[in-house]
Amino acid sequence: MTSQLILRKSDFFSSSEQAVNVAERYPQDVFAEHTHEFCELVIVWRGNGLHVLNDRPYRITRGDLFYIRAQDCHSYTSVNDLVLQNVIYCPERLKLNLDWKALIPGFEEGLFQPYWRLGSGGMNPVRQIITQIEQESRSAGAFSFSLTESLFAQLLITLHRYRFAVDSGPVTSSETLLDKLITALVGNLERTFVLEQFCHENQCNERALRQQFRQQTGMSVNNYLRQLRICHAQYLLRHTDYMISEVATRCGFEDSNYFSVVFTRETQMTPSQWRQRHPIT
Ligand code: RM4
Ligand code: NI
Repeated sequence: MTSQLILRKSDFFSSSEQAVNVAERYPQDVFAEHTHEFCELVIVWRGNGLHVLNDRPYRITRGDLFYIRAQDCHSYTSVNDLVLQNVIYCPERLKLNLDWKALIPGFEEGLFQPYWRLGSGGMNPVRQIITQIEQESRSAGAFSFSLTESLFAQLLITLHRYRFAVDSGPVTSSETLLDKLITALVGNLERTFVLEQFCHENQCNERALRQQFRQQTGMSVNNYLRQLRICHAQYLLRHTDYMISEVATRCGFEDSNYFSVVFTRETQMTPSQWRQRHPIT
């Protein structure tokens, strides 16, 4: 899909020397499909929304991390108290002699993983560095741009240290229960998920965890899980030729009829209609 909207460097950076800047979104509103003349890191702190990245839908919430390249096309819809930070940067303006490609997935041509989760341990350090970048990028002092760039490098290294791919699980076991729960939900789409069992295994109070989840993400655990499954179904319908029943199973629905009912209710289209309207790419 081609998008008309291209966000310009001149609107988001203070000068042609500035390599890094922060566009905080408290909250992030709906935002039409666009590409950019710059790249961005997206770190989601709370609330939820639908992030469509290169035609793939992601129901995003706390701890989600995306590496977006300039040419990537994305949009935000159905947002609900969505709080995130965009750290935007122009690769060609970076001056420090660092191995940027080892730190930034997609920095060079080729297949890469744009979507990661940020472990709880990394949240405070990341927040602090972004605050420093915000302050420094507003300052006009000598070496401000260099300082901002070195903070950006720190941010990338910190993200690198604490991030993990959803299918590989956290790097450390110090996840808070809430983040552990979110990761367990995202990583278990093919199976049925029983919260009671999760709470039993982690020896925590189910009611309290549900409450905390709702407070931080703006949705219920069940609703989030349903949205994740539907997003995954949309992805599979579009990018594979699995039969509908196979899609249902891979999205954690034991009963393919029930899957169709839920899918249709959520998207106003049956799975086959969805597939027809969004041909395999
Ligand atoms: C928008 C939206 C976009 C980002 C710009 C800088 O609010 O978050 O993704 O490219 O800001
Ligand atoms: Ni963008």
